[in-house]
Amino acid sequence: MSNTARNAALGLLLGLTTAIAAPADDGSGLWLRTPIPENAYHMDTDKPISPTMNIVLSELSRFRQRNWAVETDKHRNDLGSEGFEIRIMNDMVKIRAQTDIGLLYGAYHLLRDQACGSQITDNYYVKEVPYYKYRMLNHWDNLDGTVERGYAGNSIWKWDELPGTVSPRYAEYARANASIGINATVLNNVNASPKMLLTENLQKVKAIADVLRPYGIRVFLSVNFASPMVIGNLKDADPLKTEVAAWWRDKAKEIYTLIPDFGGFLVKANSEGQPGPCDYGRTHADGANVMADALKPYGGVVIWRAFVYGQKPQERVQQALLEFQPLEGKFRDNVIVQAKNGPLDFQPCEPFHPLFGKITKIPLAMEFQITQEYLGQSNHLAYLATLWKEVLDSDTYQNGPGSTVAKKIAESGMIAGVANIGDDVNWTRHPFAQANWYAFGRLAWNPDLKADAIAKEWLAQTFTPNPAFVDPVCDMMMSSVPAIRQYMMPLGLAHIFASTLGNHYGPGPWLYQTGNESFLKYASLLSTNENVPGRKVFDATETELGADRTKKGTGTVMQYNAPLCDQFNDLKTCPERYWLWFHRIGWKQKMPTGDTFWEHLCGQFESGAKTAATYPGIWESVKIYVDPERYNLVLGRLKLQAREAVWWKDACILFYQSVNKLPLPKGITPPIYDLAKLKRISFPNNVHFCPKPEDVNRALDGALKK
Ligand code: GCV
Repeated sequence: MSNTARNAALGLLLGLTTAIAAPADDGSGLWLRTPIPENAYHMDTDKPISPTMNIVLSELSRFRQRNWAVETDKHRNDLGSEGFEIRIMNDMVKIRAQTDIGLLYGAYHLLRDQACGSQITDNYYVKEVPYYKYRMLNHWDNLDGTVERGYAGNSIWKWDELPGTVSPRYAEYARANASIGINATVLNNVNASPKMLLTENLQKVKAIADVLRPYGIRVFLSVNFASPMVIGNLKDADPLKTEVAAWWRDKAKEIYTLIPDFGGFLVKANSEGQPGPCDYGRTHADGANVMADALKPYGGVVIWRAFVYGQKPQERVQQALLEFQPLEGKFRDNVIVQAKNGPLDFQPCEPFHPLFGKITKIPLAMEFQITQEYLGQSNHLAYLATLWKEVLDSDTYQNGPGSTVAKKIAESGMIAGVANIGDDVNWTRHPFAQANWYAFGRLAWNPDLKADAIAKEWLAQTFTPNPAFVDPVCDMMMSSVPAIRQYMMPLGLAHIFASTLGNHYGPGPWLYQTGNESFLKYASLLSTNENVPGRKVFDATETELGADRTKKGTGTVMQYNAPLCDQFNDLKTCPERYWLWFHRIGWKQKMPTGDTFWEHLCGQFESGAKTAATYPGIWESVKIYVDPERYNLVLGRLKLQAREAVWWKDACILFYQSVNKLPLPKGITPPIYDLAKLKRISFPNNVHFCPKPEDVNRALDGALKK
């Protein structure tokens, strides 16, 4: 019997056993799958222990492979305040760290190895220190309980009940985060209500912070720049006015009295209608500094977002660099500027943000989006670790070859992810969206980890370590983002969704055409200002498609260091995934691949849809390893994903064909939908809405050709 056949046979055997034993699982236990063990340890002494140590000991009661012991060693500077070492001594697993939090991370490491099926043998040795100092979730949760771009129910923070009632979910949340190394959280939306800073709300924040603290998690808040005016009754919020500075100082004092380890403020200013310093003719540095000064005495930081556009008549993707480069050296040392991974807006495929290669003095944080605003929300399986790795491993060439984005953000030590968590029982609605929360934490701890290794860890803990399950499902996860890029927005196409500031669900390439200026402006694509060179070049026309961001077009390529600038500028050397991001390409143009651009583009849609079509079958083939509840939830969504892939493919091909009048290339499956009917599909257009699978299915039934 070949090895593969033997493994398959063994897998089948193990699988049958699992099938009999697979207990019902509602997904609420995430990758931990056991409730928080309470005081399961036995103490030999009456010596009081810290709340964190209490958790360490309770968690380790789940470790069954060998005897264990934990020890703090103040002299182990090499481990820092969060690192740990695990070794076997006298037949005992010994975890050492400088702090109790370090021990907690060590405990979770050991338990992860156990859950993944590793045998803790005599030569087992691990030493780990986290790569980034701040490993942070950004919640876009509102005080009214909604979650902007949240697709898993309402907010987990129950503001109405707090501080009197403290939901047990807060501790479960803290535990899940600590188990993957996340140590910071911004509780509320960057589109922040000024009311967040009212004393009554700060009391509620304190109650949450008290639960998260023993798990090593510090709380931050998003703040509204106009707070001194709206809740402080000042005439304005001009950052250079002494009374405004005094208001921020008093507020900081009040916060730190309640929450001594409060992390700081996250600010979205002068962006998408939010107030900011530019309202008073001041700069982003002026705005950030007034808050930084207020937080400084307590060790707090200001995280100032670089997501600004629309203020000036410039191409949207260039604006952050144009705005922030002149401010180099002008920010206080406790300000960090946070940039999204790409310069547009969390699209399925963007080149890395030019700030990471061009800014030299301002510490930059990374903002990833864990919630799948633009990648199928909670209906599609999109394993985002591959996308994040692509960004982290990108070379900016700032200090010569090897200047990766991962290293660049180490200067600030901050990496953030917009959370995909809600109050649904399983936290993320799509069971596989849990993998993105997990992978974000693991990469924030160690950006060198491989995406497939993380997927395997997650699968083993969340379902079963049986390779007959883990291997094919891991392959499916690894193929998911590449497939989504192909069936939604191949070759660097971006933002052709059926809405702009609304639900961002489903295809709408017909909307981003001249005559529909508000869509064009939002999506970017190019400015609607007549004076911006190349402003008209986004439209699909009879002859071509794409955005000319070359040196001859809008010049965006020049925001990248050599040799990237020239590489991106020339279609022959530009990576295929960015062709349409940087270039305007004729439909009949011969591509380096030998086919015409139109053939190549259609081939991409086809290939993405074909990959998605395999997903339900892959999942069916591992049915015996999964409890029925999660099995059915996933299967329904994978079937929908396969169907939506055809929706995207047909909508885009039919629309572009209506413009270029070219025949369907050979080998492309003829569209099953009617373009006019597809254009009529619409769902409630708000920022916290993901349509239910049955509603999408019904809409698509109605759009079939016959
Ligand atoms: C929080 C995109 C989203 C908005 C979000 C914004 C941001 O535009 O669609 O919902 O607002 O990004 O990151 O500030």
